[in-house]
Amino acid sequence: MTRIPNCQGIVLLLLLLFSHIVSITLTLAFSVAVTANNGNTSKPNIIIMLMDDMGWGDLGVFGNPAMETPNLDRMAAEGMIFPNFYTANPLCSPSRAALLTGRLPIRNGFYTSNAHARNAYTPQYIVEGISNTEILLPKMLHKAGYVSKIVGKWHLGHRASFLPLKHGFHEWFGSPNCHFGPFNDLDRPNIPVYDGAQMVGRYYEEFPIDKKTGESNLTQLYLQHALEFINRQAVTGTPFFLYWAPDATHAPVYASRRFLGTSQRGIYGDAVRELDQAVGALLERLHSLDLHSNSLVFFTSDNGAALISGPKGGSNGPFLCGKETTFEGGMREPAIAWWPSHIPPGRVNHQLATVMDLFTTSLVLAGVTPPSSTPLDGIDLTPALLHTRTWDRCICAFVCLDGCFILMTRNSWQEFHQGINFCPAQEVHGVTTHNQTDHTQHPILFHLGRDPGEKYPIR
Ligand SMILES: *[C@@H]1O[C@H](CO)[C@@H](O)[C@H](O)[C@H]1NC(C)=O
Ligand SMILES: *[C@@H]1O[C@H](CO)[C@@H](O)[C@H](O)[C@H]1NC(C)=O
Ligand SMILES: *[C@@H]1O[C@H](CO)[C@@H](O)[C@H](O)[C@H]1NC(C)=O
Ligand SMILES: [Ca+2]
Repeated sequence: MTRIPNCQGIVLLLLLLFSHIVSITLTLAFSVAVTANNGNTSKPNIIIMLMDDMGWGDLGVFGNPAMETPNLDRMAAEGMIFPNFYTANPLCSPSRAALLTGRLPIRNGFYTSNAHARNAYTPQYIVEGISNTEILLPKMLHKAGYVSKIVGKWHLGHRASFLPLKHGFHEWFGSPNCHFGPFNDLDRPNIPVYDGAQMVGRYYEEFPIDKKTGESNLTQLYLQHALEFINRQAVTGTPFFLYWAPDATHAPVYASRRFLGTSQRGIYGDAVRELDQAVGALLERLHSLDLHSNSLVFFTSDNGAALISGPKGGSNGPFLCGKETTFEGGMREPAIAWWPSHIPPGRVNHQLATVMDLFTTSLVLAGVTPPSSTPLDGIDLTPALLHTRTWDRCICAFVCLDGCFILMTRNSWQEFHQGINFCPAQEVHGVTTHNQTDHTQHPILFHLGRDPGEKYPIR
């Protein structure tokens, strides 16, 4: 693990060596000095809405021509968008681990080594999960009296000791894994769904997903559980953390009957429209319970849209490639912050920021001192959120040397050797390679200011 010591003039330097595709990205510097500022806070409720495989280009406010996200667009008009917001890894588990620990994947144990997402992907037959030594956001917020609920996908280990209630969450409705399936054999049962510590059914059984029609009521169910939690917290008056993580835009995408066939963009668009409607319902509920000016809501996605789904998946806007690559399309995420009467409305903030910052920022707002025992990789974004400031920073730089090893393989050995095309219809000669190419000695460098689509390497 090596950190790049000098970021002068370079805001973003993302260096993921030994990954199968390597890019170094570089943008022009923003130069506004910033001093620590904790803002006007009184333990606001914190709601993080984390989408699954939703791309930067899927929202109307981020330029999608279909303009099918009126609620998210309104959320942006009432809040602040961050067009330079990044995940920590272009895959579900490491991204979620980074958000909840405030730490780079290589620190928190969910990371990609020199292969396609080895040891970063946690299907139901993996035996490992989030380490007990990691301190998750709900555990820290509990020190300030917060009650925390996760609704939706966990993906940090499915065995009993790794589940959310063992790692700081008080409540959970959702699943430890993706909704792949159906698996109708004894060796590989369907993915379970939990309510708290109790398993209450399985995907494709008690919680149906019709893969032919794309119909499922799961987004509505995840909405109802979130609303019910907010209602209860409004009564008790205790501050709360809601981690709302629906997965309808992860393949196989789904939507409820009311939304099926309503989008120009096919079932993926139907799923986006339903999630958009649910976001609107959640913000509306905060208003009707008079919690809006005391609730920070942050909307983002865990990784870029999966281009391997082709036209059946999402859009990463102008950016190269998508999920499972470290190009901008895999790493840059849509991001909206909303907190009426605290975050100035209708702003675009070009601050470089990451999911790991949500950890640090939440602790600052809750008045909790970050854990001193472990290094954190996020920073406090309150100067950006509350005072529209921007400042220079390095997002991350790490070098994966001898410490990287393969814990499991996701793909067949044949796929391992042949490679998978994660950039269909977007090949850039010498940049996107189907096989694994080690660029450690000669990293590819892009100037994102001039070339956000990473088409023209400057080295
Ligand atoms: C935040 O600022 C507003 C307006 O200045 C004030 O009314 C409110 O009491 C402040 N809240 C806290 C927690 O400081
Ligand atoms: C969704 O809920 C509706 C109304 O309860 C029901 O008719 C429908 O069968 C459900 N669909 C699925 C796929 O569960
Ligand atoms: C990967 O593909 C490139 C271009 O086709 C080729 O030059 C390189 O040798 C290949 N590397 C491996 C490890 O097969
Ligand atoms: Ca994902």
